[in-house]
Amino acid sequence: MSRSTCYITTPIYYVNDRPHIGHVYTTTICDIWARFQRLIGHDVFFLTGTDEHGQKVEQSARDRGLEPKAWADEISAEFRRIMGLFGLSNDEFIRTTDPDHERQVGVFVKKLLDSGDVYLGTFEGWYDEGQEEYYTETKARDCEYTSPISGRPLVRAKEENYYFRLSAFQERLEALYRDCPGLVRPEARRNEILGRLREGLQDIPISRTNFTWGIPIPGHEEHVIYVWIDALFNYATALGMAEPEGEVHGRRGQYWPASYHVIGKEILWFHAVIWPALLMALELEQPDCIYAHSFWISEGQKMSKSLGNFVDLEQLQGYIETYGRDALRWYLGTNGPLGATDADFSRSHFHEIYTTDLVNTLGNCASRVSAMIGKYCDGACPQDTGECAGGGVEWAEFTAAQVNASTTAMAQFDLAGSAAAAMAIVRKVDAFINDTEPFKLAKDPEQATTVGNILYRCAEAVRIAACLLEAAMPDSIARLQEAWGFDSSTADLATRCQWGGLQAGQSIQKVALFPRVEAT
Ligand code: ME8
Repeated sequence: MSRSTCYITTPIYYVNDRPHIGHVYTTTICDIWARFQRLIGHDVFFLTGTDEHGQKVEQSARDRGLEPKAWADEISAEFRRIMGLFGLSNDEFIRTTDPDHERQVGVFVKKLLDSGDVYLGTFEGWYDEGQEEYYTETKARDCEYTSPISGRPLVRAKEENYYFRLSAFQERLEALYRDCPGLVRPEARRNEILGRLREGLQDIPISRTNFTWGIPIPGHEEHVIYVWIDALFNYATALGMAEPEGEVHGRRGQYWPASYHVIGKEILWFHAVIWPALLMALELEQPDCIYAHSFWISEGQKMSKSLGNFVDLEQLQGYIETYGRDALRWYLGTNGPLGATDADFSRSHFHEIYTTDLVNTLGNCASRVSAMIGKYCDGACPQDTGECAGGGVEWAEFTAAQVNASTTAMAQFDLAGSAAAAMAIVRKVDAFINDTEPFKLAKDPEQATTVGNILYRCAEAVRIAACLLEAAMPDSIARLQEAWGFDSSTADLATRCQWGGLQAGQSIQKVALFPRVEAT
């Protein structure tokens, strides 16, 4: 990622259901990436929001005796509230009911109508009037042209719809996939799309006339734009891409195109085929990467309301109360389903990761180092005289390599890899302490210089690891920064991660970052 502006998006979430771990997960991993890029010094725009139109939302509202907008307002506000709970640093929260979005969608669709990429077509088929549903020819034949639900005969019905000329983009999409092998990741998801492209693309209906909760087709108001088309456009309307070149467009347009559209694997088709084709039709630049992660399952099974194993907002809040917000961010960021396989969210695994990584490794190391500096150096950062202190570690080289590895992994959206490179520094500090045994040397006053050299190197290495971990665990690292007197506001990450940042004499206070929690 060489350019200095970055744009990252989450899916916009449906308001027909309450937020749960899936939504928190995708938004959190985007947040970790966004914060990391900001620390590097990049200018980041991080977008999330809610998807509020369509028949399902209309139905959910009616079921509760509410108007769709009132229902959407309620749930959207809840999604916005979770941003606060989980420390999410999005720059904008878009709603598809925002007038700015609605107006721009109209502009985009008008453009597509003018170019002929959207056209009015007729669909004819076997219709079940009771179910308001079309049957394919095969299905109609199988049920002998009679509704299996009502027993009434199917009727021959005709419907006018607007269509997007997806079939016209077949070759251009194939070329795009050939030329940009990193467009869809991970690889398994890319292969899935290549397979589907080989089956051939057909034009898709993009309007409906059987409900009203949506954005009308310009000039043909009884047609409502299909919710998926409306929703995909959010990535462009949030930056004002359909506004006339001017203030809004100019200010936010610089972030276009997206560095990452992060999504779950179930909505890959829309993002990896329809969205690129829409962008081609609108002559807008393609994203760098569409990253489709896999799913969280829970306690070994697919999450479902009936099984009662859904990790809902209340449960997540429970984890925050017991373990802290950073612990949840750490678990989601390092043990989630980022690749092509699903990941299991279980209470025991969460506890184990918290205890191993945060209590026993990072927390213990930071507290051990500051306790020794307190005891042997009166709480003041010792001086490194540069002499050999044993242990055989070239600290400046070693930390520089880890900083490089952590940054490169993050650019590739390998959050676990980035975190592992930072934690490797902490583990090395622990091994160094065990090898050099400063607590034994400290008994001999003649060894004071060596003890100082060892402890400086430990503290400095932990400081560098902390800089790399700040994006994942902003609250805890802020506490360490305060106790050790280094901060993130002054310089970019590369400068801050250079060896030698801690100054001899500065106060290093004892810090307890992650309290031990009893297993439940
Ligand atoms: O699909 N594990 O919204 P949605 C991990 N509005 N992530 C999960 C998950 C799980 N078990 N369950 C859900 C929509 N997610 C559309 C999107 S975008 C233009 C329109 C996450 O509320 C994951 O990111 O159903 C998934 O893609 C998203 O929630 C679906 O949210």
